[in-house]
Amino acid sequence: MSVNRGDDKHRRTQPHRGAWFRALGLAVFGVGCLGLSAGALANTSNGYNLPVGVTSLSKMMYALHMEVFWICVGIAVLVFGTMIYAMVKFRRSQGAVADTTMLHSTSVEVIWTIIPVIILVVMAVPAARGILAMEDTRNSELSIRVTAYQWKWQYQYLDAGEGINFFSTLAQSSNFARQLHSGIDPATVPNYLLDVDHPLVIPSGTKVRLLLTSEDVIHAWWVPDFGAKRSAIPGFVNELWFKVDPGKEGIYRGQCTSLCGRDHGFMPIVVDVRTPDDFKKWVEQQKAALKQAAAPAGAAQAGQPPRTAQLLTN
Ligand SMILES: [Cu+2]
Repeated sequence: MSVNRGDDKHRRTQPHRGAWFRALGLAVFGVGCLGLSAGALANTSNGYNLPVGVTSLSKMMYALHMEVFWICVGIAVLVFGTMIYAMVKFRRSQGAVADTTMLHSTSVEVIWTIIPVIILVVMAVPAARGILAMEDTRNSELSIRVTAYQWKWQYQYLDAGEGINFFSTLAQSSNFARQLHSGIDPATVPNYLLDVDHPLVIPSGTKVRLLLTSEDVIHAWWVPDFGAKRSAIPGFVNELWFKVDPGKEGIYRGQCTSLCGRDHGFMPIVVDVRTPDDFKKWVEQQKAALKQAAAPAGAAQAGQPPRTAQLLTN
């Protein structure tokens, strides 16, 4: 009987301890996954922190994030340091006696109100300045209408790229590998689930404005290295801008960040940043292809308004 009781006790305590270990393991795994996904996604992240990014906005956000981080570290060191010191120094076993005479101190209350207010103002000023900068889409040099669908993106260029219009969907290599029993090891697919057939092409050193909307559910366009993330909502047009620093040309990757249905995880974003000259060449190439694609249709349907062609060349 005593053995049974012991077993019962064992059964009662083990799952409890196991649950704690499982929860801790899950938390560590979750943090690890977040770090790894951020590292895999962002070109300028070390996997543990926000990416510094390649735009003035992303750098501003990073600076603000670090400022708030160090303020939090300072507060934590001060508060926990004082608490731990007081607990060790003034413990009962050392003969400490509680001071029951100090019940109210106006000066202490004034101090612990004013100091947090100063800290909040120090954080609020750059934060407000940053939000105003993010919302300021004036003087943009290139506008692109971005329409989200389950589960792809449509990019329609305005301004210099007027008429360029294409869909951007998950790259075939990723799409094949993600199928159940595909037999393809995702680890062998370059940029697995982070590659598309037709990336968004933009020039560096140019203020690019995106006009975001959706044709079905809420999606969100996010490229961490640009410090750019905004919802694409059916019936609304949201604005978003970024200006990639000259010299930072390259491929930048992001994802849809609003749970938008079954294939939410399969609509990545890829932005190909080119020098203004290379971008100009790309636009000319696209327009030539567009003209070529529209010519037979125009001849066949004389008198009909020209139709926008889906471009397949990059
Ligand atoms: Cu989506």
